[in-house]
Amino acid sequence: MRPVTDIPIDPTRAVIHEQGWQSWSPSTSYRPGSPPHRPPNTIRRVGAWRAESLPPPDVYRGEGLIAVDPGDGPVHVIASADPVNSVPAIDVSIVDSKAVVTAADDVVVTTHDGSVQEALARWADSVVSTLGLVAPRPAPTIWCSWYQYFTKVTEANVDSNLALMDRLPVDVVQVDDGYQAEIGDWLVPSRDFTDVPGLFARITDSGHRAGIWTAPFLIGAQSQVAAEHPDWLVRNYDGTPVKAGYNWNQVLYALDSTHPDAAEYLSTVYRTFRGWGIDFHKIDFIYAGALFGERHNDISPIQAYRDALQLIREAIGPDAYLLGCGAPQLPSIGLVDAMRVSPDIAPTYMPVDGDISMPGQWGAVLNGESRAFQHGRFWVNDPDCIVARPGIERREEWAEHVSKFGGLRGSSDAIDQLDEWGLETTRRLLSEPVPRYFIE
Ligand code: 9PG
Repeated sequence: MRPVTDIPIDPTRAVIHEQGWQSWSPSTSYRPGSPPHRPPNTIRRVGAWRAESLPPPDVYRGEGLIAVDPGDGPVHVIASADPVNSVPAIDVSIVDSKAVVTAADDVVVTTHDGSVQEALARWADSVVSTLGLVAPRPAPTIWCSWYQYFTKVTEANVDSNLALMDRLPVDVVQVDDGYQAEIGDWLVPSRDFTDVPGLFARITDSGHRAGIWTAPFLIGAQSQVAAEHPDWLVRNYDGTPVKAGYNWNQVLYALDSTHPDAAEYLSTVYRTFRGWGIDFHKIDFIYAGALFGERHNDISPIQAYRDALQLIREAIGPDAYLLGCGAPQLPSIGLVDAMRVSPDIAPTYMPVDGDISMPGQWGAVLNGESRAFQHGRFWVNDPDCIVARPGIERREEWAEHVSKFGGLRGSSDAIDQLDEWGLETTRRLLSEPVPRYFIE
């Protein structure tokens, strides 16, 4: 780490704002002395923080971006000099009423009056103008299968909701995880789906747009692709496959999108979906496309990631709507229409084991507030779905959050489980106008 600057602070009033690496990484502000959220183990670090990043416990770390509000002067934003292509770790240690900033690569320091969010918005404005980004397209409203049915979803579940879809102002019916046989085998149906293209035809025939979930850069150890194409995996220097996490009761590997055959496979998958009438894509766990390791082409992990997102865009077509999830934030700028900015929601407000990156509205609210400045600049912010059925803990609070910080509006309840409050609230949140910016 190289020294960057020392900022005098008032320790009783100062605030340090960490930007996390990907959608699910904790991103929030801390008072000096309060411990930052850190992964409980390696699997969580790879899955929700940054695989190659293990800061000392007493240091605040932003991935490519950190802000210090000294409490008695302008907010300092310390950011990568080239945030799209290079995301250096930036550390802040508190030493004797000073914030000592160090970074792994070139960073730029700017100072701003106003709140931390306003300072971050001014920094984001400068990124937008440097890159010449155009304003993001407004998001369609969606219905998503995940937070009701999870991996147990069946074709019949989607059909029964489709039959009631006129109760909600929904544009896109999005089938989430569960339709596919395995992670990586996107064109092979699971046992609970008999006719996946037929289902998407029924969705479009009903007058809705069709949406699908994939995790394009994950390959499950139990998948057919892993068995047939071991040469498509990103490798460690000792030749073992890089582990991209653990989920669905199996080890997960990372697809080497620079391998020509793997790239062709990815294109085939998305061109096939396009042929099925699908024009909304939630691409998930895409941090796996930017993991360190040996690839067919010797390019940086972030370059591999950006090239792969462009390849997906070419296959889905220019008009399809692209939502990133589990996605490195800064390297996705300019490549997605919408971005999940937070960990998953759940029926319970607090996450299991107190791990803030695990499903629960606590982490989703903190991240959604902290990343409000991104909305309307880099993309449309996705706060995660509205869940409003009885049994969702503190559902009124979650609805308030979505109303305030939701750019993309999606519903994820079985429609027949919504009571009067749930139906009325879901309708309101799906139809109310979304402001261009949350932070002016
Ligand atoms: C489908 C789900 C839904 C959800 C996504 C994502 O860290 N984790 O282990 C972890 C697992 C699943 C997860 C998020 C994090 O959920 O956010 O909306 O699409 O995948 O499996």
